[in-house]
Amino acid sequence: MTSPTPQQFAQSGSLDELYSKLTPVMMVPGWAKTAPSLWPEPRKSFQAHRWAYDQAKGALDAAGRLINTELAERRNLILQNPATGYATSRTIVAAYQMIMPGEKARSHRHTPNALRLVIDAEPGAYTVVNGERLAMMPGDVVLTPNWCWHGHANEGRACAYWLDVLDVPLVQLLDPMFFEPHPDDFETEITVPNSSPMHFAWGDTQRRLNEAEAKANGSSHVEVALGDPALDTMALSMIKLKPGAATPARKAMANNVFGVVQGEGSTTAEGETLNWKRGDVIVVPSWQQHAHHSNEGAVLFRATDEPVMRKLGFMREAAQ
Ligand code: GTQ
Ligand code: FE2
Repeated sequence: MTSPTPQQFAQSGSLDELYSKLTPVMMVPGWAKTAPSLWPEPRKSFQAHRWAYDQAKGALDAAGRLINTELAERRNLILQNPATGYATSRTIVAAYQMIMPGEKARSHRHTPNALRLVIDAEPGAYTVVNGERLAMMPGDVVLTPNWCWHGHANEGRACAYWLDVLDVPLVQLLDPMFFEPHPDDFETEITVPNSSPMHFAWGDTQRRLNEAEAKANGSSHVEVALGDPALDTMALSMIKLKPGAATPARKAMANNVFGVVQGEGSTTAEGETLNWKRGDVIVVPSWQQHAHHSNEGAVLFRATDEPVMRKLGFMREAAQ
């Protein structure tokens, strides 16, 4: 159908006639759409879910035999939300990654912000971020913000396993995706800093958690922030759960990815209970009421898109 003239539009004698003229000019009557574009409260398009580290570790060990870091840019296992395609949550994707002794995962940079929480590694595993060598020991968190060069290496004797957390789904949604391989393959011009704003050592985190615990008499948990926030799009923290005490239920307009650093326990989200232990990953999508519990005490790492929601004026917390 050719494009109707303004007069032909104006002379439409029925709604059906009007609709048929609108189709070829790519206009849709908002009042006649079958699916609404606004709704009263967030829809639950993602599911709360738990991924088991022992399964991921087994799979990564097999992948270690079957694929090398020459062929794979990264030997990673993406944690897909059961309710959707690629992502773990609307804005955040998480993945387990492993590199074997003697391997290097080549350097690159990309606009998505990324970070890793180390699960199992021995001395000799490290990430090079913009020419700085940062250790990867269990409990350490290493940042690779937007457009920072980064590559991983393992000069230790054991395979190194960690959890990657990236804002790739958000970048895909907004479109500013850029990616570049490093000209040297692996960035080797490196210095070893005493400390770096890109590195949160587990020893320091533990000390801060213990100090917070000493001050917070009797509360169900303490939470310390890593960075302020660590990245433009993601805030990070460590949560220490008091043995036997459930955290107050929380329902907020932000996505949460939790990584279990120590201990075991469970998270209930909208009435569903997810059991977890060290290394496991739990996603609690936005606007889902949730609480944590551990009989013997535990430490959870939390990555959240709260900074995005705050900056855009969308952060809300439901009254309990
Ligand atoms: O380690 O640089 O899981 O670029 C996905 C994309 C890890 C990484 C992932 C990445 C990386
Ligand atoms: Fe990367």
